[in-house]
Amino acid sequence: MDKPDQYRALTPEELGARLAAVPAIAERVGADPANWKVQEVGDGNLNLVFIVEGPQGTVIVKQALPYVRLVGDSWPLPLYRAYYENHALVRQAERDPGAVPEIYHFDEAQALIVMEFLAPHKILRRKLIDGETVDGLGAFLGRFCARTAFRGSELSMKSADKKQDVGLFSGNVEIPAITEALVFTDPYFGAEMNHHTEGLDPVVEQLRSDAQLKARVQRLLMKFASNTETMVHGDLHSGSIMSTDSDSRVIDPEFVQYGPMGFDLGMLTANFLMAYFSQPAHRSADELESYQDWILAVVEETLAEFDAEFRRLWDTERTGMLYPASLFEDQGHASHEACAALLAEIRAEALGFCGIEMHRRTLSLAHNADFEDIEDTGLKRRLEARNLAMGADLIRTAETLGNTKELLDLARLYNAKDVL
Ligand code: SR1
Ligand code: MG
Repeated sequence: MDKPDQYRALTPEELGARLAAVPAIAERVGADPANWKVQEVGDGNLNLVFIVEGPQGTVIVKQALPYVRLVGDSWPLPLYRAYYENHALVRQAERDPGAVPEIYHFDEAQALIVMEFLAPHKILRRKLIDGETVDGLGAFLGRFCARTAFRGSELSMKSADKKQDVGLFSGNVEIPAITEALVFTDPYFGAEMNHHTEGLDPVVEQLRSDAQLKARVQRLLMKFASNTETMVHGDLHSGSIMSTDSDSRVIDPEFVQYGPMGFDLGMLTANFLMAYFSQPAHRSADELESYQDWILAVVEETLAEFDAEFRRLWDTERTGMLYPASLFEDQGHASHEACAALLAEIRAEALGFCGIEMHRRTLSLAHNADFEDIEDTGLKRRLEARNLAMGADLIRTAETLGNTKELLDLARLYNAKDVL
């Protein structure tokens, strides 16, 4: 017989009986599980996600599976990721209040988190495919990345607290290993789980035969794996954001780790660029240009807001051991140049990570719906080729690409180019 708290994956049929005694659910949904409607709606690569609706309200129950859902039980994955996700959500809520769903209950043994049901929010990736706009999206995301980067680092935190946290999250080994393989390594050789669109081979071969490019990617992997600057979300793509037409939240930080400050910003930018390049397959000619312009305006706003918020926190919350006022302001030396230099470094790393994410979503195991939903294979490969070529350009030029305008001009250039 199972021990009472032994892990078992939930099913919609059993959920009511198994979770009826959890006060955090009963208070919000209603006490009698016979009146609960339970639906499993998880469409991600890893977990079970249930919407539990009752006479009083609705909650989300997210439960980790002991294997990769996308692949099956041939790829086991530790349940402990829910523990780290819970810790990440708590920290993100402190560092950027209101940016993530509220947590109501966490059960470590069942690898289960009960959280706020976001409605009428929709996964941002789907909104971008459907051509919907979101007011304030770039400002929200730029602020989120800046606040979590700054407030999770020793620019702000006490060193002892930050180092203790690095220790805590360093137990999350298998999840970063997925990123280390699927994002940074597999796209650049014929790894077993890779797949790509038919006819894309000439572009793929070019990438895989470029040793300098692979070396640049490995250097960024080294930073990702060893640079514990701040607590990163770790998987900040458009499927990890939910939005209405004017409100957004960040979800799903189970890939959390301490890593480089530019990582989340780079992943995010890549996902907007992939949405941008895929648009010719999703929009009619009369709305294509204006919607693509809107996506690039979101990238511009995200990057601008990241810089503005980071500078604001630099001036008002620089309480950690890094760049202390005792070395700068107290000596009559302004620190704004130091901040600008740091931001330039973060930006360059972000653009490198961005290029790599653009590659892996086209070449490695986990692709994205922006391109996967395109039925016309010829069109799909032409758009993916632009995406791959711009990704390579970014990896090569990340340090020298000047400002955001140059980034957006580059996107426009590739969007008009016949790479294949
Ligand atoms: C095997 S997991 C594949 C991908 O899904 C997650 O959302 C991450 O992006 C990961 O790389
Ligand atoms: Mg996820």
